[in-house]
Amino acid sequence: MTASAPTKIVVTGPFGAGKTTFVSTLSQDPVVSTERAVSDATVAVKTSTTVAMDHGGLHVTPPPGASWGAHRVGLFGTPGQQRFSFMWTMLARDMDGYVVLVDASRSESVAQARDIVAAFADLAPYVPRLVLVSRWADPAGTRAELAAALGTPVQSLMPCDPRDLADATAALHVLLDGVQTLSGRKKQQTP
Ligand SMILES: Nc1nc2c(ncn2[C@@H]2O[C@H](COP(=O)(O)OP(=O)(O)OP(=O)(O)O)[C@@H](O)[C@H]2O)c(=O)[nH]1
Ligand SMILES: [Mg+2]
Repeated sequence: MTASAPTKIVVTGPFGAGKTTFVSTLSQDPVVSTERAVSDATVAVKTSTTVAMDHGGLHVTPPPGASWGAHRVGLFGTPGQQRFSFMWTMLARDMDGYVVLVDASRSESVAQARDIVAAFADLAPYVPRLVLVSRWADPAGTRAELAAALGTPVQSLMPCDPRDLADATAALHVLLDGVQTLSGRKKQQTP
């Protein structure tokens, strides 16, 4: 993280998990979105979908005790529908961290999130990741089960209502802690 380059955070996950909502909740800049009406059976879940990206930005101030200072963050939301997945690779380029959003109340969302977790782990194996779970009825009781279903460690799961600024901010702070830890390690390894 440098003063000049904003930290690049990608927001991914399956159709309808709340990616556009998450970007809009956090962004202090006007959000650029690419919503189009859905034309298939997914209209039962919602009527529009992201076809290219969402872009927003904000100035983050660290909570007490954070290892990072105030800086700019750029947010890049991906499409969720598989047919637009060619955008994932483009948006993932040079990202500093990413979140995978999943809707725990829909089994299709969990199954698709598992594939997305695997695809992004392949694309960016060393980039810090957080899995944000919306509509999670029983976080304490189903944590291990959901982690196994998603193919991710339990520690990377965090409940998050993407409509809620406090939830979204808390998640972003945890991810930025991870970004900072990794950048500290890289500096130590540089001769
Ligand atoms: N009740 C409830 N609604 C939620 C929650 N999380 C997201 N939503 C709603 O679910 C919808 C998610 O829509 P989007 O933000 O467009 O989802 P998306 O992931 O960007 O969808 P695509 O771009 O089409 O893949 C919005 O209407 C949110 O308000 C939650 O935790 N509780
Ligand atoms: Mg969207």
